[in-house]
Amino acid sequence: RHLSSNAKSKDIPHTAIGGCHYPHDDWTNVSTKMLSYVGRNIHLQNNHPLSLIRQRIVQFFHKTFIGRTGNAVFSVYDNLNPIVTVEENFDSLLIPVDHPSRKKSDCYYLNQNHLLRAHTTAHQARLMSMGLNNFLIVGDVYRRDEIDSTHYPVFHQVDAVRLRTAQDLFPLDASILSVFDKGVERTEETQEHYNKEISCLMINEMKKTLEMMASELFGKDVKTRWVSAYFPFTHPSFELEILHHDKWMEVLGCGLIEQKILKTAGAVNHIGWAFGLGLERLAMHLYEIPDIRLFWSEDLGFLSQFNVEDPRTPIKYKPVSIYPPCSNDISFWLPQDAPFASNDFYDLVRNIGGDLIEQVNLIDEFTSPKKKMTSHCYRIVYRHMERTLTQEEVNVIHKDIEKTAVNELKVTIR
Ligand code: FA5
Ligand code: MG
Repeated sequence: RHLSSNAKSKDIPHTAIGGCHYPHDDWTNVSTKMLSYVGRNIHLQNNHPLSLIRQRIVQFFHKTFIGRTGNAVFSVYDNLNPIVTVEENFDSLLIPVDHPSRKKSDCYYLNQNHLLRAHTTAHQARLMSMGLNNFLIVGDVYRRDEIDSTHYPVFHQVDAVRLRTAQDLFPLDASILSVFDKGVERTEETQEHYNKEISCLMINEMKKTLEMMASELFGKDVKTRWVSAYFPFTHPSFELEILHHDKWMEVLGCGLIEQKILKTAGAVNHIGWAFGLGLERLAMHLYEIPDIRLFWSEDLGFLSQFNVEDPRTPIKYKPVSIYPPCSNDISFWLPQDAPFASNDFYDLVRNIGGDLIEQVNLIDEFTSPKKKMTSHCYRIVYRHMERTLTQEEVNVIHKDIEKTAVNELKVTIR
């Protein structure tokens, strides 16, 4: 990691990024490789597929929600720092202290107080407390996960928030209805305290908006369905799915924002909805991009296919070429007196093999009753996007992975 040479912090291990110093502690698990994605901002890169979809979503919101003077109502934040506090990513969203999404094995922590945001929702509370009522957040998010053609440790999300008061809803006579209704209890359909009709109105506006967005992106014939969901920060909550190659694919989560979050942010008279969607999934569907790693390609064979004036131009991705994969297995005994997490191994593989790693799968696991030891066998599939890999090349990387796993994860190769 980056060790600065200035006297004060000379001997304290820390990460220096964006002019800030993050001292390391027990929680630090972010690698130099992951930090190298910070600031790439491919969602803002000219003619990048993620940028084309970002523009289409922003344009859709700008034309759908227009103010009294013809102005766009939604403001857009697409370059907020992805390093956030634990309070922003979790606490401000009422995510319980023991929630699995906070685990070290699921997030990239700089230290106990800071992490690479796991969702763009991390900025929601602060923007609301600045007085904003209608906004979009676009950015890179980071999650530790398995490795395959649809999972990458960095992907991109768009979040939106829309807050309303009785005055906004009934400008002629706000006293007709209050957004609140003291007698109401929490049910599957509503939060306590909110007026039922107004809740319905908001949920309908949210669902209509998101369905319209789906047909704007995928055309009138797109098949969508609503599934009920759970998020600690919204209630009721839903997921929107679209039919993709005869399978239902989740594209976004949404719901009515928990009133406690609004109250804490100072939006005391408001009711509001929010959603968060994944840009890669939409782009893979829309352009038929087969592998999520392609979004990081700097190859002109890839990028030039998205070089269009109008972001609404239909594009169908054509693979530049297809090279054969090469797969090698690795088997080891887990350490007996230290914890082992598969995600640590996935990170290690990715750090060493970079984008040559197409997949890593746990293919066998067994515990020897005699030795009281557990063994894992992983299959690592190597593939170069631009040429054929030789077995010799792969062997060198594979050996390095074995050696590093022994040194860093304390495993014993079988
Ligand atoms: C969230 O991240 C919530 N913050 C969304 C939200 C915002 C709900 C505001 C309510 C209100 P989730 O983890 O399901 O939820 O991710 C949201 C979307 O991001 C998913 O629907 C999917 O489109 C995308 N996504 C999630 N994980 C991945 C992944 N590993 N790879 C690609 N896209 C992903
Ligand atoms: Mg989800």
